[in-house]
Amino acid sequence: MENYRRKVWSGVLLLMTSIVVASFPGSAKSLWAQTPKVYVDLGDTTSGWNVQDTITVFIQNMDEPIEYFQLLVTMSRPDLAYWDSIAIWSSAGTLTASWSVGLQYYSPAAIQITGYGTAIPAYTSGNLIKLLVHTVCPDAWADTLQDRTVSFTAGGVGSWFMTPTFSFISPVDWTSGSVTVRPTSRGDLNQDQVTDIFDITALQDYLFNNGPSCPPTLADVNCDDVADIFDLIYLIEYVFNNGQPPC
Ligand SMILES: [Ca+2]
Ligand SMILES: [Ca+2]
Repeated sequence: MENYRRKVWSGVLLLMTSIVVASFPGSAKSLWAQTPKVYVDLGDTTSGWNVQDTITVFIQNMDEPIEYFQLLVTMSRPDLAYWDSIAIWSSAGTLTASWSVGLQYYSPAAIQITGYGTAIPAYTSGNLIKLLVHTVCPDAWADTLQDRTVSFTAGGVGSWFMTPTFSFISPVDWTSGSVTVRPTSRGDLNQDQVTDIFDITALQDYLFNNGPSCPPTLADVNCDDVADIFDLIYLIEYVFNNGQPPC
């Protein structure tokens, strides 16, 4: 009987201890707050002028659900590219409509993104942020290839877990990627690395139809320091009549 009472009391004690421990989950979850991993991935690593590139930011969440996050994405060469738009997508590549996203800070060189509304589940590497950027014609188009690289870095601001308590995780790991603006030559106005009838059309648009305002170095195919109708004639001669190549 005495042994039975002891067993009962020790069972009750064990149960109470379990209840107390369960009441303070934080104390039992020392692995909380593992930093979400953030990766920058680029949809296209080469780009011509005015070509859209997708900067994809992956969030790899290693632990508790993230219900709120802020990210900072910086751009090294705002003179070569500009932000276009932003969207949050699921890992399947379809828009996650229940997500909300905001731009808290916006400049030619940096963008701060806030996401909230739906948790990123634990142990997932899905949910993407897609930033669209356009590359632009640099003023000094004769730059070296290395000078035409636009690098992007993502991370840094942090994430919040809101269940069971509000916790701030910082910093998010930084990661980076880059876009290289494709080198080009005079006459190849659309920068597809071929000089053909489409460049003649582009030159016509540039000269007469308020076409894209590319620096005249691409359009000045006869190298007289001005882009005009004589360049159009020169280019037509080159493409169709075995004329001299662009200078
Ligand atoms: Ca071309
Ligand atoms: Ca010219």
